[in-house]
Amino acid sequence: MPQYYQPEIETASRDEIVKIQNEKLVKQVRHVYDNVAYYRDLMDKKGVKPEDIQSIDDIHKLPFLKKDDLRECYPYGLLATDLKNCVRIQSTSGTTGKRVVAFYTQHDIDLWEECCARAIVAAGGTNEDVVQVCYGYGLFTGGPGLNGGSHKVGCLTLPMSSGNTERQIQFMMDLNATILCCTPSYAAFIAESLKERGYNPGDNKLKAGIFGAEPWTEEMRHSIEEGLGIKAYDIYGLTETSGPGVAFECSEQSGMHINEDHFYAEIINPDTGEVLPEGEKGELVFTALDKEAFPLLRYRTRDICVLTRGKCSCGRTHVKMCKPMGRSDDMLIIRGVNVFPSQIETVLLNEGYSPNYMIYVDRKNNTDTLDIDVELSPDRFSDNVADMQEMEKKLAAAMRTMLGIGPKIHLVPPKTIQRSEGKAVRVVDNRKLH
Ligand code: DLL
Repeated sequence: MPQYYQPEIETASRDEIVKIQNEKLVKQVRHVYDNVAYYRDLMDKKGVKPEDIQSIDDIHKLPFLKKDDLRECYPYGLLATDLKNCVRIQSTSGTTGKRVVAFYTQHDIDLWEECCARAIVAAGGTNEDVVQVCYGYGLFTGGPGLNGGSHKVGCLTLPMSSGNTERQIQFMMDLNATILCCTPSYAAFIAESLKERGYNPGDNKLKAGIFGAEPWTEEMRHSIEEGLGIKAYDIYGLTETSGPGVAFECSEQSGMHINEDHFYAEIINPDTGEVLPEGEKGELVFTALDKEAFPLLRYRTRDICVLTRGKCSCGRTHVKMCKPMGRSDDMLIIRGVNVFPSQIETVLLNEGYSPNYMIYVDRKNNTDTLDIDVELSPDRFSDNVADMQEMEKKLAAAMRTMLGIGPKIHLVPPKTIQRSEGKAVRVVDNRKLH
């Protein structure tokens, strides 16, 4: 029997969902127009007034917001309520440019945590579960979001934060954790660390993992599921829209249900801004329908994705998004060919290698170069140079078939590639330095 956190909304009919979206959007546009001068100007420039938005079908009339707008408005320019109504901020790691600072009222926190609670229940969570949260706590949304969701479900919550793997394992074993929440790269590291300490997958009490915050492949899912003896569920979100829980996977594990009563999703052509029909691949755009403090309308995520509305065996009716195929700005263009790091991960895992790798792109003599360091597991490592070269050649050929260009593969000894405790950084593009 599937379980839901909020069955009446998670399994609502299409008509009911559209009705909710219509009502919320009309109210939200008025709220933003009245309170956010920056967005009011954008609407005025486009010649759109709040009265022009009568239903969700009118959403295409609204201007987009982009990351650049967020930078320009840093920190308070998109705040839609008095600061005295806000109770929290969260922020991005800020690797590129200025950080995004998102504001929350108590209502915003409640709806965000409810979204995370839906994700936990969809992964089989109940108040009998012990949820180990090893996403980072603090400014990053991962820890606080899943922590709040876990409380709402009534689970015993272990607020571990990321890192200190020895302690993670000790708590996991001693307190019988049943649900693990962290990035997929950290889950893979935990699985590896358990194995090294002589544990078998059946030795832990984990039944499920809720993994997200970075792209991960189906192959990575299988490897984590096997390594930990669990079912691994995907969860998606971004600081700009609240954090994790915008979308989450159910037992079908075939795409993530978007919490459509709070977030309206569109797919657009990233070059023209044209809205694409269901099933087509493009950039994911979100409108926060009922957030109070930081309600972004038509925010361009840069995540490349497909939406589908087929019937789901779990009974949820909300639209599904596929695993994001990487951000449009994660895509590498190497010798004119589009390469996503996720394609490289797929080949590696299919060929039986570990998910520990680094991608280096450079430009030498006006030609792009692609080098991939791939870590060998102890059982595959050998000091026979000819064997190693043969393996490198074979892997390079498999990469060429997938990518359309041939990389140079460097097999490196076990434990030489740094493990990630949060979002993994696997690409170094040195072309930017020249
Ligand atoms: O990563 C929020 C989050 C925390 C999601 C914990 C899931 C779990 P940001 O740091 O703002 O927020 O990064 C958002 O991360 O636009 C995607 O590019 C990427 N991302 C998030 N979840 C997934 C996922 C958090 N499941 C950016 N698969 C997003 C692929 C993901 N990419």
